Amino acid sequence: MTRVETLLYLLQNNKVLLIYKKRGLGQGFYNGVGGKVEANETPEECAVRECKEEIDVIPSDLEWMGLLEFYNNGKLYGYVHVFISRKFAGTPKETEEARPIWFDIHKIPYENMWSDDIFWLPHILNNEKVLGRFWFEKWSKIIKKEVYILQSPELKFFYH
Ligand code: 6OG
Repeated sequence: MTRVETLLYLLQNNKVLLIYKKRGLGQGFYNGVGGKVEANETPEECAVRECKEEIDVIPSDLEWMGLLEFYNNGKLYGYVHVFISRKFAGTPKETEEARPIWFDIHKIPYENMWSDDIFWLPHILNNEKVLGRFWFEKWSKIIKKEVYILQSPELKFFYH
C-alpha cells in the first residue's frame, strides 16, 4: 500500500528544529517531526498530532511547503507532505521517539540526514515550495531524482 506521511519543520529566529530519531524509519538520523497520515485525518492534522506526540509541542498556522515522492528498489514507497510552522505552543521535549535540537538554518547536519534532504530542504528554508521525486536503491543510494520549485501564485491558491 502506498504510504502518505508528513514532515514538519518548526522555525524560529533563523533556527530550525530537528529531531534525532530514536526509532522508526530513519532511526539515527536527524529529521523534521512527522509520521504516517491516519485514516480520517488530513496531512496537516497528522503533522500537528505527530508534533504533539514526538516533542510535546502544539504547532499552528502550518504552511504547506511541498510534496516528496519516494521509490525504493523500483517500487513506489509513498508520499511525504512537508510543512513549516513559525508559531507553536510549548517547549520541545525529549520523548521515547525523539530528541529535539535547534539548528542554525545555515548549519544543518545533512551528513546525518536522509540523503535526499540536501536536494530539497534548502529550498524550503529559503521559502520555496517544492515537488521532489527520489528513486532509492536499498534506501541508501539515490539513483535518480527530480526536484521542481513550485513558484506559481495559482499553487498558493490551491493550498490556502
Ligand atoms: P515513522 O516511521 O517514524 O515515519 N520520511 C523521510 N524523511 C526524509 N527526510 N527523507 C525520506 O526519504 C523519508 N522517508 C520517510 C516521514 C517516518 C518519518 O520519516 C519521514 C515521516 O516523518 C526516503 O512513523
